[in-house]
Amino acid sequence: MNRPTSEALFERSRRLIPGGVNSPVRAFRSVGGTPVFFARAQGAYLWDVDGQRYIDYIGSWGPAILGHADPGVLEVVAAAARNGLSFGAPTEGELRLAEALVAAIPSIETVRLVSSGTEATMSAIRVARGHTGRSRIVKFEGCYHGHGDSLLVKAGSGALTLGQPSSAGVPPELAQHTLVLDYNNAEAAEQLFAQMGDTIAAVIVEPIAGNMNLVLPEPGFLQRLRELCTRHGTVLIFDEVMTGFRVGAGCAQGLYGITPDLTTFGKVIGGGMPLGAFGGRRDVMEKVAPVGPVYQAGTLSGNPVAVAAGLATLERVLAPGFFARLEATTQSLCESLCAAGRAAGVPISAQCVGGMFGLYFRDSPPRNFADVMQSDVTAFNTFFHRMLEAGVYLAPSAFEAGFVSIAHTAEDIAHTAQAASRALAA
Ligand code: HOZ
Repeated sequence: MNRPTSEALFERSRRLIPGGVNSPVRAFRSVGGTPVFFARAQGAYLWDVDGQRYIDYIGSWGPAILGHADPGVLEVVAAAARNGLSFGAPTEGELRLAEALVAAIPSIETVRLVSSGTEATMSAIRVARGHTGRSRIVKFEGCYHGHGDSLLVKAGSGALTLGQPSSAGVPPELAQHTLVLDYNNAEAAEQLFAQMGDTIAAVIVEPIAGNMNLVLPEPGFLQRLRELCTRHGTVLIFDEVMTGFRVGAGCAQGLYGITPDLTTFGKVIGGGMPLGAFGGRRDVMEKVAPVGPVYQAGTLSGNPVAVAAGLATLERVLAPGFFARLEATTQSLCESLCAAGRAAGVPISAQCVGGMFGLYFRDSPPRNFADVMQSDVTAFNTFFHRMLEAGVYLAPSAFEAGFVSIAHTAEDIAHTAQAASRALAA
């Protein structure tokens, strides 16, 4: 399909912005071709600068759980903006958002608002190190926790998509404190803790991995991490930037019945505005300045417009029945995609949790990074472009999860299924 304006804008952007984009995975490097430039969005749809409409399964990488430009959210955002865009001083809205998070998630006793998921994870790691007086942290291969130095080691998301899971510019002296284990391998965690558990400040994990496509935790995996951390005085951090209020009203920790020491949030809690948070056990969070010695600050932290968008979004997401409806839509999408694959004789699989899904070009869902790497990336890339031409916007990478909103209708799913049948049969 000809997208003349996107192509012209990308050409200009490449001269001024590294790779023409402000976040690497947007550049279409792994799928090839020119990224689509968008002009507007409403509900489940995006319109590009050439006027083409797409059913959107990225949802701004997670935040757009109500669909785009939800009228109720826009109204409160406009009202908040009229009262001032930023004060750099406390507001009642921040307190109300903190109250909402504490009320919704039992593990959150106190919480600090920041402006992005990366800030939340970076800060949570610093707090864990400050709390324990230890340097080492443990993460899992293919999990992505934002682009903080300590966390860009064997990372997922854009880093994985571009084949740079460990970034240049991270001093080896720092990276050596980050130990990497296989996702879903509790035995390896057990062995590592037996050797050096008492020197590990934190284990950080995506309780449902969403940055190496979607990988679910196997029964007992998260529980074993909880037990090891408790036994060794290590801070267990659940990175729920992606899963927070996206997989269920109680987040992933509610689904699996695990109480982490700290949790990080982003995406949905900002309702499409830049907002993140980290919170958890009071004694750990009391290490944060100005109460404690761990410094963390931000001019736009708790921004009143972002907080208003987040509160309006959470109110809707936490209403009874929201997730049952959302998951039914996501489930029907996954079933349709698998049926299209079977009919075309193409080995694909799919699964979902809440409003998040994984579509895999392999015959069964992966359980770790090595499985993810066995996907047929070439087949995915062809599928991606055929879907794009049919007006369906999927993540431009075989290694990203997909997102469904409450605004997606049965007709949207049916249209997507037809497009997938044609794309796979071609
Ligand atoms: N890291 C995000 C997906 N897991 C991509 C963010 C973006 O490109 O906007």
